[in-house]
Amino acid sequence: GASANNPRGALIVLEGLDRSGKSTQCSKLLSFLKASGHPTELWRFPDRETSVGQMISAYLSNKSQLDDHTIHLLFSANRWEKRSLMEEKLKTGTTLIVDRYSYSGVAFSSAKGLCIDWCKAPEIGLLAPDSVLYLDISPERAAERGGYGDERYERVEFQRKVADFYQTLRDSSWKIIDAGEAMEEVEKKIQEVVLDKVRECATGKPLSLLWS
Ligand code: Z5A
Ligand code: MG
Repeated sequence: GASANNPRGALIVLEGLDRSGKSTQCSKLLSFLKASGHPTELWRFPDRETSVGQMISAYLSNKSQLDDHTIHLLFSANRWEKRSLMEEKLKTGTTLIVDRYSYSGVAFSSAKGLCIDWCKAPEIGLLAPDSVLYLDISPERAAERGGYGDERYERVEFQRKVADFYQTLRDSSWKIIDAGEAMEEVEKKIQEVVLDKVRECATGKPLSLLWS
């Protein structure tokens, strides 16, 4: 039956400043978990494939202009449109690695000057991650990496504000990973944390909701 204690997949979120290495590490983690025999999918937000995602993508590449509140709600809607599928995947035993989630939503919009509580409100009721891994790097180090500066938010001053809001959102359960280390080192640290979580969720840890 559908008891709260059925084995399930884990909801693993990677967060961090632009160019901290999230997407690189997410795909390494996907290969690792699959090779370890855990059914796993890699998701990312924004999910640019949906119709809401296409509006977000146009905004990020400066092809459209939107009011700060409007784009905030679109980012949130983009998570809501995936919520039921997310729950179904987790409950049927698939672990989800998610590249950015509600914390990106709140940190980026708050950094633009929107009220943090207003920013959190539309995220209430989305699934809470079982683990948040924060890839920690200074905005200056991140800016030295490839591909920086192509999109709307990639300026050091702005990234410093984003980092401050991530700090505000962070709680003691977050795993802070030094993202300035070599890729292989970062990869190993992430694997340890995530394997433990995947095993814990397989024993039936119940799902919970944001923000609690
Ligand atoms: N946004 C928002 O405002 N609200 C929301 O709700 C959400 C997002 C969900 C697009 O996101 C924007 O949307 C983003 C936040 C905002 N802001 N901006 N711009 P995105 O996820 O599509 O952004 P992205 O451009 O795909 O990813 P990213 O965050 O900028 O980068 P990353 O994934 O963290 O890094 P990476 O692509 O893995 O690596 C970057 C480079 O560094 C690459 O050349 C790697 O080879 C290199 N790299 C990676 N790791 C290392 C190490 N350890 N050493 C040296 N070099 C490394
Ligand atoms: Mg990325």
